[in-house]
Amino acid sequence: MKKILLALSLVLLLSGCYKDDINDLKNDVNDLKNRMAQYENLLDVLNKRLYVVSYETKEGSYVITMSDGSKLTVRNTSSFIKIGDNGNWWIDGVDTGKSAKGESGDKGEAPKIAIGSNGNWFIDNVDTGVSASGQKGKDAAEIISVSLANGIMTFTFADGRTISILASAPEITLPNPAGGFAIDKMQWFKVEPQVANASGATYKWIVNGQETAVTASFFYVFANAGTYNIEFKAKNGVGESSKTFSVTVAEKTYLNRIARVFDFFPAPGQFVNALPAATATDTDETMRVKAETALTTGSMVSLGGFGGYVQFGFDHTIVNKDGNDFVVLGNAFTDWSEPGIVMVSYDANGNGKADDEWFEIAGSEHNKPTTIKNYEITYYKPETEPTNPNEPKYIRWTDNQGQTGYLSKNQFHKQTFYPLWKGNTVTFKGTFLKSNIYDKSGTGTNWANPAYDWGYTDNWANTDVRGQIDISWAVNAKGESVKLKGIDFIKVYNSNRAEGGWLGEVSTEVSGFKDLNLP
Ligand SMILES: [Ca+2]
Ligand SMILES: [Ca+2]
Ligand SMILES: [Ca+2]
Ligand SMILES: [Ca+2]
Repeated sequence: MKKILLALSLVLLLSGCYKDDINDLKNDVNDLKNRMAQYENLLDVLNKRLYVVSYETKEGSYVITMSDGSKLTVRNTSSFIKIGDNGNWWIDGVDTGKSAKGESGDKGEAPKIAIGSNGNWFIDNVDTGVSASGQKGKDAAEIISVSLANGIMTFTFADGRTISILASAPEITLPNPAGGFAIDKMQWFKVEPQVANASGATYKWIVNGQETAVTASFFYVFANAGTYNIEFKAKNGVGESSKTFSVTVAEKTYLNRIARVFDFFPAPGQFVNALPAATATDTDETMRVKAETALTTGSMVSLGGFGGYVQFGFDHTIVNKDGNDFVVLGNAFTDWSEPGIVMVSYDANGNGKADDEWFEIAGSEHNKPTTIKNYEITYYKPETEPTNPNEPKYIRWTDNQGQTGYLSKNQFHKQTFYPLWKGNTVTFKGTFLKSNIYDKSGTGTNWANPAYDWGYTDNWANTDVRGQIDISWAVNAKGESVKLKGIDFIKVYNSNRAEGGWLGEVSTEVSGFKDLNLP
């Protein structure tokens, strides 16, 4: 039994030694593979005409990011050689005291790096006096140094071979109009620089010393006339470049009111077909013109029940300055609010049309639990007009909350409440706000709809500061805050589906607009 145990332990011991050898061999092969892979990766980078956009030291390696986002890892046992801020050659973070500008100045090419016979680093045949002992005697396929100079990263192998890859800061080309840039105030100013070596670059736009954007192109609106100095910086992991230019912004006089109506689409309501007047021969376009005439001459339009809307624009961009920026006028008074939600947009595609992304002004009710986002309601055209002047089951509606109901007829308004120029159904979408409406008298004679705190129109009286809107309250469709520089288009829609007895349905009115930037 003892013999068997002895034999067994010998076998285990032997196999242990054998395992170590195999592991060593495996490590050697892996090491060789890694080095070959490194070499092949570098050749691949050259073949693909990639360039270096950044580098970092990470877990004992240099991690070099290429313009296609791929990463190359060089084991940190190689030395890193670059030109320091003082213009000297630095090796592994130590100043050699040797200027990188040779006698003939900056050569604009990769430096020649070698280990001299005295064991020191030689750069462009100049002895740096720094010992390269750490890199001596390495296998031919090993990288002994990585250098970065003159926009070129060079990998030097122990056998003297080199591979050089472009490693440049982004290069900026800006359009340069004769006499500089000129624009009127409150109009979009756009500059699109060409940037070479742009992969992975970050940008900064600085207007009169103040950072205002981090985008590749510049889309800006100046609130005031004057001369502005603008600096554009583009940066990647190997360097930064910048260009400056000036813009002359001219004074201009604008209309402080609505200049255009793009669309008018009221939901059924007691003022529909009356404010403005409509007949069955009207069309979307004739109604747009009627709404435009009303809103450019100090008259009023009514948006009808929930969802009814109007879209309008101006002869200038409404600038998002500090604090409140504009008021959409209505006819609200104490205890009678008919709050409309304000949507804003800017002419991102520059075609003058309101066909760009819309943002909602998130007012005081936006995040309340009673608020329904993405609410949708469909109204059905009545087959006949009712004989009862106060018919409660007048215009049927259904919504996407599984509810159905009716808009009542109202004896004070004889005309049909369904928009005459529309088809058999009309559908509206938006954010539904729970109405504050209540019967103040308890007998149905005196109804009140108190205002929401802030952020709506036809909510507070036109002169009340609580009716003013700050463009900075805008959110995108995901509910995320967006900081718009200015807006060109506004859409207002009725946010309530509510009725106040003999007063009829709650319907937002729009009667004008004031830009708080203008006198
Ligand atoms: Ca503002
Ligand atoms: Ca009103
Ligand atoms: Ca547009
Ligand atoms: Ca109304």
